[in-house]
Amino acid sequence: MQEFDIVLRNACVNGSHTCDIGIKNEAITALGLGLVPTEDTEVIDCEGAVVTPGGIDGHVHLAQDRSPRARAAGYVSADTIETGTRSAVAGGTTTVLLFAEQAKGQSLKEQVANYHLLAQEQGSYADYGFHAIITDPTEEVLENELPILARTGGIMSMKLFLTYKHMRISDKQFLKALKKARELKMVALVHAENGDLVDFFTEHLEEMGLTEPMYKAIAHPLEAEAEAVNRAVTFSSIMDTPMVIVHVSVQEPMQIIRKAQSLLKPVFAETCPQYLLLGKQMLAEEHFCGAKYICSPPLRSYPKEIEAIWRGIVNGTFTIFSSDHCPYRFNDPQGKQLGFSRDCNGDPKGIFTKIPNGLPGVETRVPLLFSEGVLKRQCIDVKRFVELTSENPAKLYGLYPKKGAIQIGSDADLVIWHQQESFIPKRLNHDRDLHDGCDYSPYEGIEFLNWPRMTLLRGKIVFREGSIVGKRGYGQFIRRKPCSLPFQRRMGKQWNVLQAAL
Ligand code: DUC
Ligand code: ZN
Ligand code: ZN
Repeated sequence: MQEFDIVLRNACVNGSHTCDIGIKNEAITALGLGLVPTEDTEVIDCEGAVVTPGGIDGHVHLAQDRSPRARAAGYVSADTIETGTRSAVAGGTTTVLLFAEQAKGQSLKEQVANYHLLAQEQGSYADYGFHAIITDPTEEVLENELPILARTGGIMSMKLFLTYKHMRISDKQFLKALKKARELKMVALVHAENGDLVDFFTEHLEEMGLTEPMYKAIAHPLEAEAEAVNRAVTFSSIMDTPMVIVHVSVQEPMQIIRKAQSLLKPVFAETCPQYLLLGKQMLAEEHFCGAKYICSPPLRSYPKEIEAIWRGIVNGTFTIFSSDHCPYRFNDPQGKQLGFSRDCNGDPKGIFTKIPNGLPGVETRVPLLFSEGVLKRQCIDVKRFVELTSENPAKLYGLYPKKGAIQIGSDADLVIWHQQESFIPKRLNHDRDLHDGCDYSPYEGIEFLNWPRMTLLRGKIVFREGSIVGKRGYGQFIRRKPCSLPFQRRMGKQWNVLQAAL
């Protein structure tokens, strides 16, 4: 007879069929009706509620304040790896992909080693991996460090920036990095905004004294995003390298991506909760509260652009839905208040270029899409919800089927939702409901029609009925494999410069 540590009874798996889920030694070992528990088995009645695979958030910044640039600017991330992953599991996310950032002049390998140490010191509640942020793609980094990180370190993705003075790479460096990514079977994540275009508008606005948070949206026009996406997609095609355009905020770049996808180019797209729910008018909130919504790309027109992004969620343009959790406290001189100043008359003045960039959202990501997309708009079903929040990130980032699936042999990373009929809708209150280190949520007051009742990570209950019950340090680093999402290689396995040119 099969023995189980846990049996989940009456689980509506991915919203499609009801069965029991048997768990033993961190993995799912049985799916079926009437699984028989032994004396030591914990039986949890899911009451017919939906059960989905643990969320995988492919875009999370924790402790992202260690670079020389961050230290010089004086900002401090609101979340450590401990607090950010605690928050993740409370919102149904069991794996996060964090960023190990190389500053110009630094060794990438050393920075990755530093982030490994940090994760050990701070202790993670969720499983985790790293994307390598490459700002200085020297020969040493590309030829010596990166192959070791990919082949033995299990770091199968790199993030490249086309904007920000301290981070952006030239087009030639971009091509070199993509060529190396292809060789190492890595995925390239790209922050696609045209840096010169953004700098040009920013400088003009500054000259005119237009520096309040709302001018951020003007400094980062959608054309800056569209131009850079077009370039990135073109380069991905020439180099035949799988690429994900992260944090797509607006219709034009989405259409460029969709066209490329229809031609079977290896291009994937990510969007984030803020582009589905928040509009740029929020940047004009009084008392400097607009600073809470400063992120890049910026919030866009509401409802026009929001509706376009929802269409991309429904029609398959977006492969993954990530939080881009990048939290800075609002009432904190090392947080959003860095952009608060006073003019010569002593009147308050916001300076958007000094406001740290980013919003919190790792805990609200999964429940927001479930509540807004599956339950309120009813524009996606649970299957598509699972694709966006778990299955596709697992496939894209080389975690599938260990993660992102409810299958025999997969890690028992699971979210048990509340039975829909008995859930009392709740309006989000940051201080009451969330577990992060930030002091606000951009989704304050939004009504949630469901929320994870329990989260399991590798067979352990880590969040139960509103309380964290997991242990700091239980989360493990996960070595990843190449992307397993389908895409068509333009030139087969033997890509070379000559072939690419022909
Ligand atoms: N890009 C991100 O991906 N996150 C925060 C800020 C940024 O520019
Ligand atoms: Zn970015
Ligand atoms: Zn980000």
